Amino acid sequence: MNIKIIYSEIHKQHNPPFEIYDGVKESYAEKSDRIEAIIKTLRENGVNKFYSPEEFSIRNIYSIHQKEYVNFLQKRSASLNGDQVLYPSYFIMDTYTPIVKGTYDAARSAVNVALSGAQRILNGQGVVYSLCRPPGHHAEQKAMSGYCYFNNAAIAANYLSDHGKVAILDIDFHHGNGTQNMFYERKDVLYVSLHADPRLMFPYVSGYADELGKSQGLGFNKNYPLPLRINNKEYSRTLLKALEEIKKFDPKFLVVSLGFDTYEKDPIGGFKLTLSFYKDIAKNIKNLRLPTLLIQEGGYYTQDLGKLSFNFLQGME
Ligand code: Q9C
Ligand code: ZN
Repeated sequence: MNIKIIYSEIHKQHNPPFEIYDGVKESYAEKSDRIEAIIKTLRENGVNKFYSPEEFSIRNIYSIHQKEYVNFLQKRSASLNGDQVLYPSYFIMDTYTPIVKGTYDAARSAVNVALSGAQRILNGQGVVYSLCRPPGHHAEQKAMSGYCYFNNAAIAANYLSDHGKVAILDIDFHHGNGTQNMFYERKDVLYVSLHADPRLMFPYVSGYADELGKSQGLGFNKNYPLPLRINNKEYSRTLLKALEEIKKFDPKFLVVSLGFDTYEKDPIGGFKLTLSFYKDIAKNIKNLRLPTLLIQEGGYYTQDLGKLSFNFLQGME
């Protein structure tokens, strides 16, 4: 397989022990095993072009996140002992996004993974897969939420946007509120998202069809909220519409926020997409014939994440 994969094991330093849902402590769904399971299966299937990320300047993060926010995450991470967990505080918006000692380093390294992918795209690579963890698309300019601290996809898209128009296709099960907001008033970056109806599912506050962008950015934001239990066929129909939007925009680059929580067995999802269907999704995306940066977002059924990822990459080949 020709696709290059960017990965750093620093993500393992971010390992919160639990989250709180509806008042109840549950084991943390966004586990480090997720990424390790993907790597293992890809290797077993002969996918072996793994690369470590380069270091990128912190200025790339400051152009998307407020400086005080970045400093807060850094200082608070550093101040904790190995087994301490910091739950809601300044800048933390929910009970899914705690800080542990390794959080800042892991989040910073996920940004380097995303930017290293973007740099390879600029150097002429057709498809690059950035295995980011923690994920990013719920992270706002100054708010961490939904397992996300720094918005990897937004930072990478912003980096690419110096060189031409960028479309972001977000196919995680959840709406990428953070990414939408970062580009809401920009017309050089199109945000298109397919996700579960936010009246029923996280992040609740955004992802509605009437959110179309603002001022210069009006018309450059497009949401496709979908009912729960949607199947392959129904999903396909909407995906094709979303891809038409992207075609019309005629971007130079495509960034895909790639979540596998749309899978039928996902413990926190609710769609009915099947394992083999991920190859079809990827084939349709590939038909755009755009330089494409894949950014890993969610997906929590660890047992099948490797196969989901491998099927997707096969479709992108
Ligand atoms: N106990 C991403 O997929 N709600 N974030 C979980 C389950 C939070 C998802 C409730 C969902 C956040 C990147
Ligand atoms: Zn998700």
